[in-house]
Amino acid sequence: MEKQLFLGDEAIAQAAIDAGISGVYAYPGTPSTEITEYIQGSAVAKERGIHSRWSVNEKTAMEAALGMSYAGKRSLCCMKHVGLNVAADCFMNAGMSGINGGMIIITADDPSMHSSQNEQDNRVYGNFAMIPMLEPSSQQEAYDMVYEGFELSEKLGYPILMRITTRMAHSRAGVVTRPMKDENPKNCPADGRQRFILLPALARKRFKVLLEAQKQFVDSSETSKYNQYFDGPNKDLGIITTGIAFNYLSENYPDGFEHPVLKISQYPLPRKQMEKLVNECKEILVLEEGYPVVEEQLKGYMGTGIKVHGRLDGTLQRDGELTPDAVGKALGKDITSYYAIPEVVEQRPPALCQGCGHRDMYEALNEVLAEYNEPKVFGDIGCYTLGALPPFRAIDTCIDMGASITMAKGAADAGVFPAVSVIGDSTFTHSGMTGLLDCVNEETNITIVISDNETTAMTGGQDSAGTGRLEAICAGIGVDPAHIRVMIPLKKNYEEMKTIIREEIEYKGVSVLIPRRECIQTLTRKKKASKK
Ligand SMILES: Cc1ncc(C[n+]2csc(CCOP(=O)(O)OP(=O)(O)O)c2C)c(N)n1
Repeated sequence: MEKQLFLGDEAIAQAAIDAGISGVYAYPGTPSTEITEYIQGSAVAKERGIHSRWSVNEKTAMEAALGMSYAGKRSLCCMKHVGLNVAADCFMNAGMSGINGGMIIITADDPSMHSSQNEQDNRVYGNFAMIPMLEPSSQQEAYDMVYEGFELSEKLGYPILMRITTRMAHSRAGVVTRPMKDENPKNCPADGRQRFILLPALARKRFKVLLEAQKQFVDSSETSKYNQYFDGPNKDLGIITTGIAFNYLSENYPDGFEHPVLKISQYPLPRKQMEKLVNECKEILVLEEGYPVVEEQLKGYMGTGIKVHGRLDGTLQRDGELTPDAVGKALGKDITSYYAIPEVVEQRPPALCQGCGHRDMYEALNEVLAEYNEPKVFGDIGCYTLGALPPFRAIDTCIDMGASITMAKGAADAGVFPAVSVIGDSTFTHSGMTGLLDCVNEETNITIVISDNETTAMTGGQDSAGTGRLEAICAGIGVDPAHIRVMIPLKKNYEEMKTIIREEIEYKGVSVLIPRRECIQTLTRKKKASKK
């Protein structure tokens, strides 16, 4: 039993190694990235040959994790919350097939949108797929849940969705680790064809099996050590906490709870414990980070009669992260906030780094587009999204990964000219390639800029799947090689860049421009490392 100081993400990674995983499959995304990076850096994982290379996107990651599970081995699959939208097809259907080797899917949700386009709460997905879910209240619990979760997944026969949020992922606590287990042997399922071929006749049977399994899932929640009932003297109010909210509540009651508390960290909801709380208390306060998932279930569509407070009645703010202060205020405590940012700290808008190639790409692009009446630039997600801000103000949209190419296509179909897409190299291989094929098939009049810094810079510089192969990929998809134009985005090349951009906008068809210069951050890191 060794105690170590771990980020929540690191606790999850170490627990997965200790639980005997044979592979982690993931695409980077804040706040989940450190899980995979930890496994990539682990000497033991290397020695064991645990798979840890980045996947091209979350869907390929989840399918590979399911394939490893099919072969009897334990697999971990990690992503940020919006990644589950990308992987949702596999996710929903893995709930139908079930698993063989234990499989845990980590969704790292980002309430308050520190680095995301939305704050979706992926417990909704867990309910949607009707599979068991875990939501740790501390880093130790995150470790224990993963360490034991593979066994739970194997016992129940289904993948487990584990939801964490930003503060859990990115804050540290002491964690006691446990002995490392052996990996599972390769062992494909004897009944594999009945479970993993989701043809309608078999899928109908599997859905009935999933429906029947719900009772077992609830039983498991009701006996779970992670769901706990704490008695309290004042029964005017009963409190339900989920995940990290238990931590925040505890901070407000260092000497013990005043009211009965039901701590929920395993779903589906533990019905009997919920009933006990509702029967014992006059009113209920629900503390949960994200959507009012439990609050809505407790209320029911028309209300259950008991008064329920939470995010829906304004006791807590409807959006954003939960904080210990917000919890204290909801309980009527006089809170002098010590979490507020002091006035001396000035807000700084984010900006592209000095020396970043995206800057030079935008400057040249802006100058050419100024020659047109109504140009539209469809942006994407990555460092280059900062081109939306001054001084560039260069993009008109940013919706989801890959959407730049397909939105520009739709707009071009609607008559927009020039319709320009700006996408990063990693985002292009994540989900831009398929959209490019749509453009090629329909000979869309579109200009696509793949701004290639040869890394996944936004999330800290992970390998980018298409490095060294972008031209070949585009040509393979069918772009005419004469209209795949590579350039080096530097001030001294502006005139040449502008000429190329102009020519390709005027070309009536699909053109791909690839401004290529290594990310200044990865370059600096490499130079520093070579001096050591
Ligand atoms: C579905 C989804 N997965 C992951 C992320 C996190 N993320 C945002 S941009 C990005 C990739 C950025 O790489 P690239 O396109 O090469 O641009 P760069 O940041 O290097 O300029 C990632 C992984 C996300 N926003 N959405």
